Amino acid sequence: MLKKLLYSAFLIFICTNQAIVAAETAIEIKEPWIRSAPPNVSVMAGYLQLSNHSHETVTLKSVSSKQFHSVEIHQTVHHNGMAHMKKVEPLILEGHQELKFEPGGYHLMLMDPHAPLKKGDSAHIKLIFSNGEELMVEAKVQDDSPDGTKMDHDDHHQHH
Ligand SMILES: [Cu+2]
Repeated sequence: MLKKLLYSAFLIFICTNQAIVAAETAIEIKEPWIRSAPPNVSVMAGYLQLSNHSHETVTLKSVSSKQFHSVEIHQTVHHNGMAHMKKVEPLILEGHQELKFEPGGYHLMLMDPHAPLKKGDSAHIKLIFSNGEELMVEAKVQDDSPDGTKMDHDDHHQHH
């Protein structure tokens, strides 16, 4: 009897706890992934989708991964037929904005992996937002985007 009571108290605790977390999470991150690259590259590109479900403008304060020396947000821009990358700082998400990172556009620039990451490996990436939310995502290394889009292999890392 006591066991049963404790168990249901435990369940209630878990459920209410999750409800609180869900209500407080304004930022949602979907489909994180890292594009596979030859071994011993000094930089890899990562992609994800950011959704701001709140009315407020939220700024990305920091991105980091224990598996990389540093992480930056970049955007590939085309100018006079040439592709350049620029650092996006700060990254701003307007209320209810959705932003898709993808090859040829916004990307995470993952610099100097502490150990080589091959296809099938994954990296944990931590994003901290101005509204206090800290989200940790697990991004898997794969050849192509999770939504199945085949991409032109523009060999991003050659820019560095
Ligand atoms: Cu870049």
